[in-house]
Amino acid sequence: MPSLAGDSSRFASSPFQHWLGADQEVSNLLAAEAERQSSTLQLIASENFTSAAVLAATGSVLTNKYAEGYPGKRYYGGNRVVDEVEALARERAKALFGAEHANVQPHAGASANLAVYQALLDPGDTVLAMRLDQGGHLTHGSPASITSRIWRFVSYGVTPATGDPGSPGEVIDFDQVADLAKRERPRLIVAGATAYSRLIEPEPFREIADAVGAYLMFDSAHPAGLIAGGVHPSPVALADVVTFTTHKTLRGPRGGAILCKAEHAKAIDSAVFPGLQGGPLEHVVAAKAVAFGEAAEPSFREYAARVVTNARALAGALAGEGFRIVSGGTDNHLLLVDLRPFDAELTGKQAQDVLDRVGITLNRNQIPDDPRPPFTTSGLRLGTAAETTAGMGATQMEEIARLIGRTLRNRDDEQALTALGEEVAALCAAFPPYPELDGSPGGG
Ligand code: DSN
Repeated sequence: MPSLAGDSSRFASSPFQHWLGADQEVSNLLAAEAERQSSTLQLIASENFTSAAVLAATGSVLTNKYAEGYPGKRYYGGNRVVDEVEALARERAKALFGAEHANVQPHAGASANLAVYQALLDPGDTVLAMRLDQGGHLTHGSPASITSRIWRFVSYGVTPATGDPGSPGEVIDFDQVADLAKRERPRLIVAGATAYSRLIEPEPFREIADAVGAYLMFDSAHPAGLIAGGVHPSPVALADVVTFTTHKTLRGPRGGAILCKAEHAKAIDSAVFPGLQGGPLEHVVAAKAVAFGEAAEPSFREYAARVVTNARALAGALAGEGFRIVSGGTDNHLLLVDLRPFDAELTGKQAQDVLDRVGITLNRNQIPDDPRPPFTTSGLRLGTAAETTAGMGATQMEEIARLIGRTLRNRDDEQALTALGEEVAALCAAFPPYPELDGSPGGG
């Protein structure tokens, strides 16, 4: 079974040593993480493997530059090059998604969402969004998020599970969305989720928003790459504002971005800076530009399609192992697994921990109407974006489902777990995420 730190000796002579110079401790940790990422299965639905070009831009000298403001209107000198970088990122984002305006400065999806609320709402305004335990995000008004202290959130969820494989339920309850909208008169409706495996059509949300005179924000943090790759419908023409992260299916650097109609551009830009953030991370903005360029390539469309095909193969194979797939399947890069039919005693936390031990990395997740709390849960969330980037296909998805089933069935058998860890490592060795950087994963 792989050790926690991994075997970093493979990377002992990597460029990490050169760039980090005397800091052997950090250098070793980076090498250990590179080893962990390449020798274990990365199935966290919000992660991916960026290109070497994205890594290089993220690790560039642009990190040295202060650039508060926007291209052509900065509060510091010396921004001639940075202006070009950020303008390029904005233009590429607009072209990729067909948007009127793009702000590429949000440090994360959460700050992008906060900026939209700040731009469009007054404190105390009502927002209608998906509840966290139904698949929504913390920033969709969770009591644990500052969003719920500033604005008044009302939540919608999914329809109940039916037990009928032909019509499984657990899809967005649009009757509930429409009823709540009529009753609560929200100023903003939020579409989008972080743990929902079905297609989210923007049209019904737009109709409901129009019926009550609300703005519509589409949080595309998860499916942004599927939208860019033409696999999911684009919400850009219908929503007033679209937020997304650049590091999930879009396969760019860790960060956020906002697309909006021209009429909201000034309010959105002011909400990001100076409203919420100071100096933008221009090295990350450069890496976002690289990722937008890569996502415009025809090969990215093929990638996006394979991500979904793989997710469906994984869901089908896991169902064959005795797990229940929430919502009856998947239309995107992720799936939610209900562990209870497989083993009523097994919690999501126990499953996550034992899978981690054999090198299968995923996260526990509440399923709709989960009787267990968020820390233990009855479910797991899995995604295929990263291992699809590494080159895996349907055959490997079936193998992964078998490995998961065997690991959980043998969770108290140390010998079996050791053997399973070796099988996982062998599978990963056949699909290195950075073959072009062999000996220097992470790009140095
Ligand atoms: N934490 C992210 C996810 O894993 O989906 C959302 O912010």
